[in-house]
Amino acid sequence: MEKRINEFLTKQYGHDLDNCSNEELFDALMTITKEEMANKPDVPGDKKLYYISAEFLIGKLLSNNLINLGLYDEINEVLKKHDKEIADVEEIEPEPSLGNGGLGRLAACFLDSIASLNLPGDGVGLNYHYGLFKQKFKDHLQQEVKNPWITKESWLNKREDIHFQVPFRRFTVTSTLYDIDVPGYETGTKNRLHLFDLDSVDDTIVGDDTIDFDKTDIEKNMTLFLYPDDSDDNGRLLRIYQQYFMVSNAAQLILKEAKDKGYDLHKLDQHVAVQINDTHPSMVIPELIRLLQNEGFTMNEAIDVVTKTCAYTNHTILAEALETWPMNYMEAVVPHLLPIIRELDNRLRETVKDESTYIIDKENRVHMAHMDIHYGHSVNGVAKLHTDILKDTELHNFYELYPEKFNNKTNGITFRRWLVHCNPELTKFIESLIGPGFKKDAMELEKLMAFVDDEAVLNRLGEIKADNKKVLADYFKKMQNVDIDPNSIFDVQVKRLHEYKRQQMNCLYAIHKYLEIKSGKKPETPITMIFGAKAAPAYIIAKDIIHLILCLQELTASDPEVAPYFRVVMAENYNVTYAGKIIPAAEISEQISLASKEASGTSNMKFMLNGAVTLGTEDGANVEIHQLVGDENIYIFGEDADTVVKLYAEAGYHPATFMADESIAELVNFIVGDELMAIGKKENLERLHHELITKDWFMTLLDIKDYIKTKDQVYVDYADRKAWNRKVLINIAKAGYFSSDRTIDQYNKEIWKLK
Ligand code: 26Q
Repeated sequence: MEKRINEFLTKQYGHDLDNCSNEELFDALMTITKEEMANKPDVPGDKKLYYISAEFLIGKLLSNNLINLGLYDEINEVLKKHDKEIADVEEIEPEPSLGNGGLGRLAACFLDSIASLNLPGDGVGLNYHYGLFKQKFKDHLQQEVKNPWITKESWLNKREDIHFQVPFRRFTVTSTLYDIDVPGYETGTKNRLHLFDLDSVDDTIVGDDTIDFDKTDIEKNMTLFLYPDDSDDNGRLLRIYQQYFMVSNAAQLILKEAKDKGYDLHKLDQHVAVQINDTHPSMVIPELIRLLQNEGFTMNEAIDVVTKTCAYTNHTILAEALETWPMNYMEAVVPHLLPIIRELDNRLRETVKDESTYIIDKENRVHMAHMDIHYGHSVNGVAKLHTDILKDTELHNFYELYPEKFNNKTNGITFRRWLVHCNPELTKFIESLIGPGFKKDAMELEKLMAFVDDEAVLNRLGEIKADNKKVLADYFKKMQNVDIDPNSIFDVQVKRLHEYKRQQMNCLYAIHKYLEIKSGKKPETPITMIFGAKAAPAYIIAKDIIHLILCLQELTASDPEVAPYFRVVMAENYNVTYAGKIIPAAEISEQISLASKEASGTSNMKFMLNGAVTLGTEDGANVEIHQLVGDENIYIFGEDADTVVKLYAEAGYHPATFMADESIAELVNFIVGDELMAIGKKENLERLHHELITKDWFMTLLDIKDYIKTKDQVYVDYADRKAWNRKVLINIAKAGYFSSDRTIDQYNKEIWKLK
């Protein structure tokens, strides 16, 4: 390997391993990794999965590809010999942020697990030229700038052999396909991520340091940007263009590959499984039907085989995220799909009485999820509680029609990235205790339970965490010039900013702690509250919450009475790379969504695996974490989902009732008090305050008291280091269930049936 790297460097740059730059070295390692992957055969099999998704939040690939190819240790050794660090080379790699958050990251973990289980399955999506915006902080506010990731040499392989015609109302475009290879973990095989693009897309229509562009010139901007999860109506037409471009290419690729292999398209479901990742790819159903009709299928035949092929995953019950498209929008973009969608709707009207399940509603809007449920064979939620809520309330009418279609697939994460790569010290230690088997069979982590009272093991877990905390503290210093005390408790909430996730409740706790310290009550151990979050650019209140966090950061850092004991800090531009540094250093995992609102959550699993203890509500997969670790090893607070669902149904929650409690009012009113007003902006702080006291749609004040009480207890318990590290060990030992290998095995056995 040393020779090969040197040969590349000398030929390409006239340097060798001793005098090359990290940029040159990255180029060498990426090129060699790509060659290695190109030489691997595809995963074999006569039925293949197509996982269609508008987002694949893959993150940096170099290290994970090397791990899966079994080359990581060898390359690490070579670099060390020449005084180089693979971590420095990683810094050079741009992060492909081709997703907003959980849904996109899940798709990336799934690709890793599908390949690692040696199942034939490719991802299909779009080659966005700019990923999710880069976040910058200025004047305690979020600013968004464009986030390019495609450089001259990249992981993309251009497929010269594959182009499709995609028809729109006003024009037809020709697509270009780029593939990224997805190697399995020590399988010797690979799958692919197919990212479709358009040669006419013009990166130069976006100015420097902005994300604004002309949304009307579709041929120049179709794949220019990943759409931020957004309440903004502006540019919604562009999203239909993107979605249809994605699914028409996907459908054409599926049929081409099936034909190339000589399969009978009438038996498509025996050779192809399509997973529809939320409703963003739902138009693949009418598109496949349209293309099969072009192949001579009758409508009945096409509907039958497409229904048996397609399956739908729901990721949210938030009403605003359930996609409905006005018919006139669709008419303007893809008129040729309308007769098919109307026919699908008409067939229902003949057999199904319940109007609430129709595809086209009275206001002439198309409900994408309804199409998926009627004309797919499987509907799954992403955690037990979430699936139950779908069956009992959100999709209850559909459940009555098709109980057999509903199933649960609790989310998972790939341990190759979220343990082996991001936490090498912990990985090595676990291996020294129970052997390497857990890397392929995550349930083997249970063997750690044998050490639950072994003081040396518990101490060592504490040391590893302390080391990771130092690394993170150095990183904060280097990146943001922010000081954090590595001896303080690291209490972490990192995830997209959304009111239902209740970062604002965590802020109210910060105010509580600040006031307590000001009144003379110092915490036993210093505390650092770490936030990381991007807010959708048009989501005003979310941006106001970021403003509040940044004001609290300044308030706590600049007050000499407080700073030694308590600080709030916020990571700038939280992304997959930053997650890989923060999560191994975290001690408390904040999972505090309003019960019933977080479908699953996946960072909760990453934290658990890396030895953080959860402080959370009975929501999403927290419920399953709770069951696995038991009451002693998790901190649960707040009202449960049943209570919350009832409160919404009865319109029974009023923040004013809670503001009558003086101790709550003191915290909430602090937002517009002198201290923060002196730091922040009146408009933002007042708007947030007003929102909390008049609407508080996600019931922050309902749970605030229990939250404060529980979190105070967490900090007290933390002081007993042995008891704490026992909780840590149990969390790690029970995390095996959340391997995405388990999730994918269930998808395969119950939905895809690939092998
Ligand atoms: C919709 C319409 C217009 C523009 C954007 C969107 C849009 C984009 C992204 C709507 C939703 C998303 C992403 C949703 C998401 O990430 N959901 C999360 O999925 C995770 C994986 O299943 C769960 O763990 C999280 O609980 C869920 O919030």
